[in-house]
Amino acid sequence: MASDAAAETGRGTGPVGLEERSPGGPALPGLPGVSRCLVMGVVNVTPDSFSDGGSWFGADAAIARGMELAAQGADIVDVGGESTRPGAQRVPAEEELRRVAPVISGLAGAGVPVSVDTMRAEVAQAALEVGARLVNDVSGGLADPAMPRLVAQARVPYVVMHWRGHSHQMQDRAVYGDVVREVRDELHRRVDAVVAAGVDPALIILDPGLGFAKLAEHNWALLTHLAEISRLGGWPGFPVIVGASRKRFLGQLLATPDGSARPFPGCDDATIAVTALAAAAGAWCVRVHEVRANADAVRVGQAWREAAGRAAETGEAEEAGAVGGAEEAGAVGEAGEAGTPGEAR
Ligand code: PMM
Repeated sequence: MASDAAAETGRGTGPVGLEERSPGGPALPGLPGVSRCLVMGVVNVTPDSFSDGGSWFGADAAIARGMELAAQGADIVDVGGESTRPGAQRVPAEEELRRVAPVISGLAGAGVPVSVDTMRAEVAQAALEVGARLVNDVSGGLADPAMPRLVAQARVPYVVMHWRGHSHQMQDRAVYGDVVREVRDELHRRVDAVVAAGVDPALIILDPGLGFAKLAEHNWALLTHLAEISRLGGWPGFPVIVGASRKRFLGQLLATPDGSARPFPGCDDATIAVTALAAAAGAWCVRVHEVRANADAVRVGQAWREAAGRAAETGEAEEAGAVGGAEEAGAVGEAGEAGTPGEAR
């Protein structure tokens, strides 16, 4: 299992140590290495994505938006050409590629670290050829069986997200007894499968898939158990990426008294709050549509995390930790049993 990437990152082999866990661990190849949660800015080159569909539907507008996000502090810019909003229909691969390739090429050419948000191996391959450095596969290799092999050969970081089916059917599958345990078990099976296909475990990033076959209660349970998501039995702690930005469960939280969910533009402040909490819990990265304030929030989360760590070292954990105890809140990458679980995204 030893590999160049494992040697480079220090993860994926050997005993688990705190230094192996993100943030603060060695950088993944091709990506910025900073000792805090990274910020991934989203550019959806689609006419129909949930919150920004149509806004950047054109290469020039999308490149300009990606450059703007990078200038605002995005560590990575995630470019996608297919909407995954609940109920969305798939677009043909040629159309997806037509949308993303010039944008990735333009951003990568300007030195911006770019990820490609795609479930298709052929799109991922073309994206890597024009400069993408990470493959963000919301299906975790389930939608296209060729994807894990492609990623294995390309030797790039790979986001394996929890997924139970395409957009038109996924919300029917938001049925769980213990969401944290089931998501964790299903991610475990995906990790085993993609590693069997040749993917280096040192390059895997896990994602609980907020809003994908999840109701609001599922999303909150997963957010408060990121540590369990990060640690799959038999593997060192994986980095975890969190994609809560503007999702429907935040609008539902902020609903009016008559129960109407708040529209997504009014959910950016709630996104920022989740970002700070996720960063404090040790998330590797947050995927967000508005970067500037989230870039501040990850720094707040990091300062919080470091102060809590110092306090723990000096035996003051209870005072510095979260109300109810830092251990209960958990930290991504720290050992812990799968916790108990607490509508459309
Ligand atoms: N969510 C969306 C799209 N891509 N990728 C990852 N890794 N995690 C996510 O939660 C995620 C994703 C859907 O959100 P959008 O269409 O509003 O950008």
